[in-house]
Amino acid sequence: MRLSRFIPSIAFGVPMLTLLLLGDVEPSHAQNARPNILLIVADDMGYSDLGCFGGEIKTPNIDALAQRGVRATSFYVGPTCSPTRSMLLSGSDNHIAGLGNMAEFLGPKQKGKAGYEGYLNGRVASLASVLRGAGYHTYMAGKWHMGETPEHWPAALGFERDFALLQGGGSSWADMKYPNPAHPHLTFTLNGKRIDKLPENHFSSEAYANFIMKSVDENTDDGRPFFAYLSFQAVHAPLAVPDDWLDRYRGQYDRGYDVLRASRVARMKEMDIVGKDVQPSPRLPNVPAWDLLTPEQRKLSARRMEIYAAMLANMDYHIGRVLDHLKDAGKIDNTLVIFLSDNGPEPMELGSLVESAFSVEAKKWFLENFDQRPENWAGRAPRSTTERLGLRSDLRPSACSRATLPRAVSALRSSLPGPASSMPATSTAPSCRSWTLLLPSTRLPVPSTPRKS
Ligand SMILES: [Ca+2]
Repeated sequence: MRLSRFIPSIAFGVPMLTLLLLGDVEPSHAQNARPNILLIVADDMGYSDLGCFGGEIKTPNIDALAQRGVRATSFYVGPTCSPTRSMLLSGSDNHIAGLGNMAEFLGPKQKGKAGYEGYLNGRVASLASVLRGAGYHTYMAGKWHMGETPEHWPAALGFERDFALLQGGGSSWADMKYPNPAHPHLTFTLNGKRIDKLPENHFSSEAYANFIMKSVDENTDDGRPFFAYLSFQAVHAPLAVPDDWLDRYRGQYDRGYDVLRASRVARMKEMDIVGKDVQPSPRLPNVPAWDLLTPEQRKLSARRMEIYAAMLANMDYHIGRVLDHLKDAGKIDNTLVIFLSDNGPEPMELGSLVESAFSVEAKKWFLENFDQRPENWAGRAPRSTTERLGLRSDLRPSACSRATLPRAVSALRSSLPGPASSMPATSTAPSCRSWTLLLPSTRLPVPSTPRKS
């Protein structure tokens, strides 16, 4: 049974994939060369938005990566933002890492419970800590969303340099506005210190790309590799692009979302992104047919799609700037580039998601076919596509494995107090399931099971 049969029904809740390997992907050489790692995360991007996944939006730089690397069509992420990011940086389940749910959405039965702290809780060493311990330079720019107090900032979790937006979204401009009446201003940090003002010409995608390039430039001569986490605000709401991008998609969506959807599905079939037998799921009950919208509603909806497309194309442009920069610096051939979205497109305007997004059949199939061994994607031949299932937490062990994991583990062992028996002993540890560096003093409590009388 092919996963693609289920894709239309899970497109909102369980997107997105794209895992792209660039440059030297020969594992033996990579281990010797200690590859740089560039992890690029988009925010709230749809499965078929990219050109290399059937989209009409112009994403030539990401598409070029796909041409040279591997597209993962069955790579799963969490349903929302910070849970995915916690898995990405911890290599473990988001409940172990502390993001069982987004801090913003914690329910009464979750608040105060282990695993629902709403920030990276320290039970698991971050990927940045592991790599920094192994001698990597560690940089991050962009959205953090895994803790807003200093002990949870990027600087406290292994990032040597950071330019971070601590919240889950907000303005892309210098005004630092956050659409939350109780918290009207965004919080940024720069290299571990809070900053209260951004440059007047600040635009998020450009600024984050610039910061990564500048960080790389400042450490070009010491021979140490880098891990860079480029975490865009794009294409999360509120949609925003510089003025000269406003009209690049003018008129492209006038025929509406029903036609757009059908054309994307057709292209995905042509590209073998989904099976030829895939049928789009029914339109969500609270989404009216395009033909039933008033002219004003159509105009507004089309304009939103135009700006969304421009914002994604703009992000791709800035990714291209970073890749060109690495190429000019002679680093691109030894850089592992990974691109993914943290979750699927913003669903808020569509109301609640369909409760039955996962059918019993789909869940059973997933469990029976789940296989996240990193060798299923890392080191695969370029220009290929893999339908192997992947999970966001696979990326960390795979990245560590390629970045000389033994050194990282050794460094961590020596830096931590107490017995380190929970640490994986060799680089073979992540060969099957994601591995977890449970810190000795912070093991998860084992819940007691009430006895039946
Ligand atoms: Ca998100």
